[in-house]
Formats: sequence, C-alpha cells, structure tokens
Amino acid sequence: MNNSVMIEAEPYSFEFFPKQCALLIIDMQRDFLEGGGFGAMLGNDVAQLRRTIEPNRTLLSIWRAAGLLVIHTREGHRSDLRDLPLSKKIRGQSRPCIGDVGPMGRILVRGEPGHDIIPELYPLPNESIIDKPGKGAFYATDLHVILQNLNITQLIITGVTTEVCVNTTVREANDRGYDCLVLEDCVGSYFPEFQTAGLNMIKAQKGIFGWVSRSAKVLAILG
Ligand code: TIU
Repeated sequence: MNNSVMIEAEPYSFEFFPKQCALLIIDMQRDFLEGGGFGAMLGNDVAQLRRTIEPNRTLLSIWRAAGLLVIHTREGHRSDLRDLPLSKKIRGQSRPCIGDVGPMGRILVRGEPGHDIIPELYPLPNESIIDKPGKGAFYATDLHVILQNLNITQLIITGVTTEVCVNTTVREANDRGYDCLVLEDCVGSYFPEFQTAGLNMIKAQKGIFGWVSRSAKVLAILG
C-alpha cells in the first residue's frame, strides 16, 4: 500500500497515502466519556461522546489489521500538578477541579483510573500514547518528533471533543505541515451545535484546516 487512494471527503477527495498516515485518536479517556467522570461532573451529557465509541472501535480494528500506525493521546497532568497552569485549574470555578479526588481517582492526573483510555479502545503495547498537558496534542509533547521520525505526513483524527482538543490539534497539525482528515462519526462534542460548527470550521474555505469524512469511507478502502 505505498500508492495513494482517494477517500471521498468534503470539501473534496482526500488523497490517502496509507504508509505516510497515522490514525490519531484524541483523549478517549474515562474522565470524558464515562458517567461519573470529569466531563459528567461538569454537567455534560456523555451520551453525545459515547456514540463515537463503536465507530472508533471498528475503525481501530481494521486499521490495526492493515498494519498502519496508531497514536493515542490523553489529556492530563503530573501528580504534583507542576504542569497545570493555575488559570486552567481554577477556570469554571468547579468543585472539585483538576487534581482533586473525584469518583475515578484524581481528576485528569496521570496514572489515575479516570485519566486512562476507555477499555473499548485500549492501546496495544506497540502503540504510542502521547500524554499532553494542554488541549493540542503538539503542545509540550514529542508528537511532532515521533511523526517526523516515522515519515508521517498525514493524520486521520478521531476522538473528543470536536471543538476543543480535536480542533486545537488539527490547527496545530496544519501549522506543522500535516494534512488532516477528520471523521465526523468518530469525533464527538457535548454540544450538538459545536459538533456541527467544529466540523464546518475545518472544511470551510476549500478545506482551510483539512477534510471531513466518515469512517465508512475509510473502511471501504481498508476493509
Ligand atoms: N479532550 C478534550 O476535548 N478536553 C476537554 O477539556 N474537552 C472539553 O470539551 N471540555
């Protein structure tokens, strides 16, 4: 699979080079997706995110079977919170907040149960996990170095949430020269209107940040 294949997408077809493409799964963590996690505690409807689990699971299994690169990210902080800006800790005035003890351990702290990836999409030992302190997967991480060393130039991006960590990562990737394809059934927002707007912002202006498609279009090629 060194040649390219066209994937049907908006605003126009995406030229997919499988060997130069990584599947980047953003923050499919228990704290965001499970009832009783950080997201639910803030009053969010986790069902809006949970609908992405099954399409991601199917895509991941086909992607793995094709022998292609998978990278997972997790948002979270050191247990001493020295990488947590005070502004992020206190914003929203929620009690408890990041670093405090919640129902699934300390909220968004590395090593705690709620910080980990949901069992349905659990990484295999050979799949890199990027632990990121911010919303974007490139900020304060070694993601760019890893992708460059593996000659990756394209990213198929899935995960949560569409307008926060997915959009921030797509924008960071653009500025570093990557082509990004976002799969709308595999990304989710707690807010339906932000799901729509977040995807529109990517594909507007003839793909100002990249392309939008659905997992079925990728499976049609790999499956
Ligand atoms: N992963 C991610 O999007 N982190 C967030 O904090 N998202 C929210 O929508 N809050």
